[in-house]
Amino acid sequence: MWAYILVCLVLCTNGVSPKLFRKLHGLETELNRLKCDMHDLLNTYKNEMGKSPFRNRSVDAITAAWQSTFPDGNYRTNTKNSIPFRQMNLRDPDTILRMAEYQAMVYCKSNILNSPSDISSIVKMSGKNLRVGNFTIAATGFDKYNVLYWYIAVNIPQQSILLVHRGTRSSNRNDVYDDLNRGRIHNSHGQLSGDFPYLLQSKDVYLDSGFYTRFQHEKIPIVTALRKILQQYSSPSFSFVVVGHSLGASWAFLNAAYFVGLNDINSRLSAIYTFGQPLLGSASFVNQITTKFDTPSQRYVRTVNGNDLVPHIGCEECVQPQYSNEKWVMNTTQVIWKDCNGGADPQCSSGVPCNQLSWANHSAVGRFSMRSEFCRVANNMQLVKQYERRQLKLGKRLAYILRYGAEKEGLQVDEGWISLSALAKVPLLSEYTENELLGEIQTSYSYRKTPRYQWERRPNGIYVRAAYGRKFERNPFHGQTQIRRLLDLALEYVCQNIDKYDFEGFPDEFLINEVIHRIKRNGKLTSRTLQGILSGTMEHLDLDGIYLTESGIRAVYTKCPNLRVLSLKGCGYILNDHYCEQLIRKCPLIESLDLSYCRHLTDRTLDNLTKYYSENLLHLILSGNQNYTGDAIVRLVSGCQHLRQLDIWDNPNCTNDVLNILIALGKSRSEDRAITIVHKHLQHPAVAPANPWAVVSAKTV
Ligand SMILES: *[C@@H]1O[C@H](CO)[C@@H](O)[C@H](O)[C@H]1NC(C)=O
Ligand SMILES: *[C@@H]1O[C@H](CO)[C@@H](O)[C@H](O)[C@H]1NC(C)=O
Ligand SMILES: *[C@@H]1O[C@H](CO)[C@@H](O)[C@H](O)[C@H]1NC(C)=O
Ligand SMILES: *[C@@H]1O[C@H](CO)[C@@H](O)[C@H](O)[C@H]1NC(C)=O
Ligand SMILES: *[C@@H]1O[C@H](CO)[C@@H](O)[C@H](O)[C@H]1NC(C)=O
Ligand SMILES: *[C@@H]1O[C@H](CO)[C@@H](O)[C@H](O)[C@H]1NC(C)=O
Ligand SMILES: CC(=O)N[C@H]1CO[C@H](CO)[C@@H](O)[C@@H]1O
Repeated sequence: MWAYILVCLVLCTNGVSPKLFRKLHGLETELNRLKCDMHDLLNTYKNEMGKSPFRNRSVDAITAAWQSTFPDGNYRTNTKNSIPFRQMNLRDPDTILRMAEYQAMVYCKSNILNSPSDISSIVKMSGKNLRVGNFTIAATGFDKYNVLYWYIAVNIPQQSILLVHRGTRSSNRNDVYDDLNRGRIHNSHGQLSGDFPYLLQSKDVYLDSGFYTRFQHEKIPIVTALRKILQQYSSPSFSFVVVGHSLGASWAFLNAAYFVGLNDINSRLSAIYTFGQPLLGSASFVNQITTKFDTPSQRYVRTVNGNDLVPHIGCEECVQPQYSNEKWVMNTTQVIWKDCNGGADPQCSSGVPCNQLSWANHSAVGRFSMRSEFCRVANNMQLVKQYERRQLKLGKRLAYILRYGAEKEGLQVDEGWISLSALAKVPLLSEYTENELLGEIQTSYSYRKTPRYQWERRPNGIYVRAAYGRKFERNPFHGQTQIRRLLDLALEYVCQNIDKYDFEGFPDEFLINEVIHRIKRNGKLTSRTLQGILSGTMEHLDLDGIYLTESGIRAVYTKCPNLRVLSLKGCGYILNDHYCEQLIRKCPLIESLDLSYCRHLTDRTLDNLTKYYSENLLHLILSGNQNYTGDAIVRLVSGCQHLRQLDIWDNPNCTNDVLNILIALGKSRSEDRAITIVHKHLQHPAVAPANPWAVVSAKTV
């Protein structure tokens, strides 16, 4: 991870921000303390880049190096994959290498694919002859660049559940900032004892704030997902293992430290494996936690590569755990495993002088690199790529059919549900098997960590549907024939001659919305057309994704004063507070309003909603806008007493304080006025019962 700082320093010296620079300065101070010369290290790093056996190896060379890392050299035979984790020796090199494999998979993403959020390459790995064998991905977490940074894998044959944390990614500057955040969090703030209640209140308890921030950020989604999975695999023969490398190792340590304070999870936690873990906190902090890990039996295995620099840096006075843990030192030239007495054992990496430390093999476990080259081991790149492209195409086609195209493709649709066997017969999906379709349906998650699809078993087979966002275009043909439906012909004619029609009083709102979207798809929707279509009787209007001009917006509020359900999702930048106020005042009956991705609205709009809609507003979606403050959201929730669903998923200004106020407001409501609040950091039995795994159901129409 630190390597990347240097890469950046070398490659983008001109682009280093003052913030990063200050942090680098902190690092330099520290390297001085270790008697390492920053500039020497830079040069060393540059040289090592060229020399490292982990760069530019051929697939054959990687495979050979990797195979020779295993003492018995038989990783392809798959013989050990189904040994239950509990029957393996925690500190056996083979067991450690299995964990390294799980760890390596988190890096495979994004290095191979253009679509890093897609976890299919990891899923694909489960089909390969890896030590870890056959597993499924049960939950995933993505960073804000949509790149995988943690996942939970379930390995049924091996009877284990694994939580894996990614380390720094070269292209993610945020990771580097986190790593470099050299502030300390001290227990006197009470913050630490909240998360790690078993820590004694000693004044020496503190940790590096960068790692703590990372831990805090994902704590709730991880625990939520984990509890669900532990419940699903409740048999005590299933073990639960936490794994992490580099930044991910610190994060794994903190997560595990959090878990040991939670009885239900602690009783299931079998082991913690870290690789190349940087210094994390004070002796008092890391030693108390390690003691807890290793009670009643040893569970913590810290793997350190002999010459790796990273385990030597962290906040000032931060140390490696000293007691009860055991460390393996690896020599990457000739693989040697060694037991050590805690992090300060001078016979181990602590005894290596700074000028012999390097970053080049920070990712090494023996001759095996946990970075992206591992993905190539799993076979030839081309195959993986072909597979990825195929999966990507499958994802897009499934989304299209299950959300929009099913009826048009001639499928029977009942509240979105479609028979899987019928789905597999659609020509667009003909190259995929039913199992592949179901696999994609079961493992596809939106960026909100919600499942994209649902499936259920019925007496006559499996049925699937899109969990949200369904807007079917009607089948233009009769059944399986090529005879077009009258309605379709009529709509086409109407759309082509839209100027000749007057919709005033026309009763079928579904058709009106259909006409609007058809004309939009044809690229012919102007404000004037819109004006012609809208009518005073309309109660539902869906303008999702339709770019509105001033006169278009005016048409909505002048022509449709009786609207009850309105979606203005992503309607463009003309929609500002001023126009929104007009709309709010002139359409006084609105109950359900989607303002997501209306990026130019601010608190003024929220205050107008509070003022004019205090009696009628039931559903409100405000995601995709960074401008709303916590205060205005609090005013809205207290003012709109009937609001039942508020979606502020990604509002960055909802701090814990704000969320706590919202929870208090929600709890103070009577049962018939209960409110659900959707925010990515909010999980609460009363106001956010199913978050973040719930289906986002607040949709207009
Ligand atoms: C990788 O190795 C090949 C063959 O050994 C060499 O031609 C090529 O220049 C190397 N590429 C890099 C980026 O070092
Ligand atoms: C993988 O494990 C699942 C669940 O135990 C099992 O149904 C499946 O047959 C296994 N696949 C392989 C290739 O072993
Ligand atoms: C690695 O092992 C070889 C062979 O035992 C030894 O010569 C070398 O010094 C070792 N290197 C380190 C860094 O321990
Ligand atoms: C690991 O670091 C040592 C010391 O800098 C270096 O001699 C060795 O080549 C490195 N090994 C790998 C695999 O990069
Ligand atoms: C309503 O919106 C208008 C236009 O942006 C703004 O001037 C006014 O202050 C808002 N009203 C309230 C109560 O905030
Ligand atoms: C909301 O949060 C963003 C990101 O943290 C920040 O840039 C912005 O200034 C905040 N806006 C307000 C109105 O507080
Ligand atoms: C009116 C206002 O402050 N709009 C800002 C809302 O936030 C976006 C960025 O997310 C800015 O581009 C807008 O200018």
